[in-house]
Amino acid sequence: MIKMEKVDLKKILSLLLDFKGEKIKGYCLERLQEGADAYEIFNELSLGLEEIGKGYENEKEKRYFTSDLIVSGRNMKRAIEILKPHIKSKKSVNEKGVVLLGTVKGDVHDIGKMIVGITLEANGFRVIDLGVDVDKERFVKKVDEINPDILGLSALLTSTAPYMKEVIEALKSHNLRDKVKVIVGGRAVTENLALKWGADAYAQDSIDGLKKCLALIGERV
Ligand code: B12
Repeated sequence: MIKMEKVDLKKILSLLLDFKGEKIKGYCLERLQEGADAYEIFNELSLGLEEIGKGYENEKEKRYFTSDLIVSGRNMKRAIEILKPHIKSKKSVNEKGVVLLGTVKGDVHDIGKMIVGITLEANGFRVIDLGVDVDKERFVKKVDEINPDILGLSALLTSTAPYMKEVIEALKSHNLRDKVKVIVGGRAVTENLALKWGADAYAQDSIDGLKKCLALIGERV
């Protein structure tokens, strides 16, 4: 993880909150030129998102509003597009496995899930992303249809994260639970909750997610 004191948080915030979305590209290219890798830059920008989240959450001293969440989310997606080609690909000749990803019902946060997907793809997995606000029926239908090795669920809201348990229960009632490994992530989830809900693994970020997915398919990490 990047150390906070190394990061110019003011600058990061101004890029993320730039309504026109022009500054973020320059920053990403500048950091790449300085030798930073894509994940370092994702982490730096995530510190800014964390700060915006805190300023939004604090009812007494509300510094940021929903419009700031929207603008910063849009700029983060721009950064992902710029940085995606710079993620080192370790694609092996043989596909490692298929991962089906989705953000659960009621939740539209997808930035973290996108980073997880890109990381898995760069390391030999085939990723099928169902998008956001995905209900259990759709997850079940897709698991049945494409028979993925791993199902990855994402949730950022404390109100939507428990839906992961419902997805896992739905897999059980359709006799699919034994056919797919389930990994969960997103800031509203913890390892304890993941295990309580019946998932096979929890990951705190994309690199951890890659390690856990490799372990789930029996690859040595
Ligand atoms: C940007 C943002 C938005 C954008 C999202 C844009 C988008 N396309 O994703 C928009 C504007 C849509 C939004 C909306 C809302 N948001 Co919002 N949002 C954020 C913000 C600032 C950043 C999220 C983000 O992208 N983080 C960066 C990524 C890289 O991190 P990440 O998602 O955690 O992902 C990493 C790991 O968690 C993990 N991971 C994630 N998913 C998965 C999945 C798997 C399988 C694995 C292995 C790993 C994994 O790996 C990722 C990469 O390292 C956060 C604050 C924060 N710091 O998270 C609030 C935050 C999540 N939002 C919040 C809220 C309240 C809302 C709204 C309810 C606001 C409102 N009143 O409308 C709505 C809800 C909309 C909905 N129904 O989903 C709260 C949630 C609080 C809570 N306890 O539930 C937060 C925490 C802000 C806060 N502190 O109050 N938001």
